[in-house]
Amino acid sequence: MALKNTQFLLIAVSFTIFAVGSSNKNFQKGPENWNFKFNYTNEPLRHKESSRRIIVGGSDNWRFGFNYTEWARTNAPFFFNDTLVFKFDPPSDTNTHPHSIYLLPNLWSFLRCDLRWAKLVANTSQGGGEGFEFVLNKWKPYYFACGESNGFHCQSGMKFTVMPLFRWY
Ligand SMILES: *[C@@H]1O[C@H](CO)[C@@H](O)[C@H](O)[C@H]1NC(C)=O
Ligand SMILES: *[C@@H]1O[C@H](CO)[C@@H](O)[C@H](O)[C@H]1NC(C)=O
Ligand SMILES: *[C@@H]1O[C@H](CO)[C@@H](O)[C@H](O)[C@H]1NC(C)=O
Ligand SMILES: *[C@@H]1O[C@H](CO)[C@@H](O)[C@H](O)[C@H]1NC(C)=O
Ligand SMILES: [Cu+2]
Repeated sequence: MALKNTQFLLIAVSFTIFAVGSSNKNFQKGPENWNFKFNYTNEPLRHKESSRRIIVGGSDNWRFGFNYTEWARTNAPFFFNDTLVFKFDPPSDTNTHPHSIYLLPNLWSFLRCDLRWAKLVANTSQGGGEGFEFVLNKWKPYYFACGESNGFHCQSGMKFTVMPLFRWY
């Protein structure tokens, strides 16, 4: 009887160790699968006094076939009150696949390009000229995506996430 109890205790203890061990492993594995690591070595950006005006995609603007997750990673960090500028041509005879801007409500819909609860930020004709301006004026993660072709543009790379930081000077 006493032996049985000891055996049970041993099994319970080793199961607990196993459980803790594997959940640690999952925890360590998790962040590597997330593509949202910021590049904190972008030091010079931190020392500018005023809010910045950043063209999304740089000279590529907001276009199909460009990886904006990659762009956001190499251009992070972004700061509170920075202005993101989205430039894309309005629909026309020569531009039959225009773009748009949506905000997705959470990481889950962002990862899956699920546009069901997305909020329209700029329609297909609002990115012309000097571009569409969006100010990062809330302290929250933003999940941007193109809403065209029923999520296909989003899945092809037209999405990125930004968490604005506060400047400490
Ligand atoms: C981070 O930014 C610095 C400075 O702009 C650059 O030299 C470096 O290659 C970047 N690192 C990565 C991993 O993108
Ligand atoms: C952000 O911009 C708003 C409006 O221009 C301003 O009132 C506010 O002080 C700014 N906040 C920071 C932290 O720069
Ligand atoms: C896009 O939005 C602008 C500004 O709200 C509006 O004037 C225009 O009619 C809209 N265009 C389309 C195609 O929905
Ligand atoms: C964009 O780049 C990220 C990381 O660099 C990668 O994980 C992702 O699969 C790329 N997306 C596309 C659609 O190629
Ligand atoms: Cu698009």
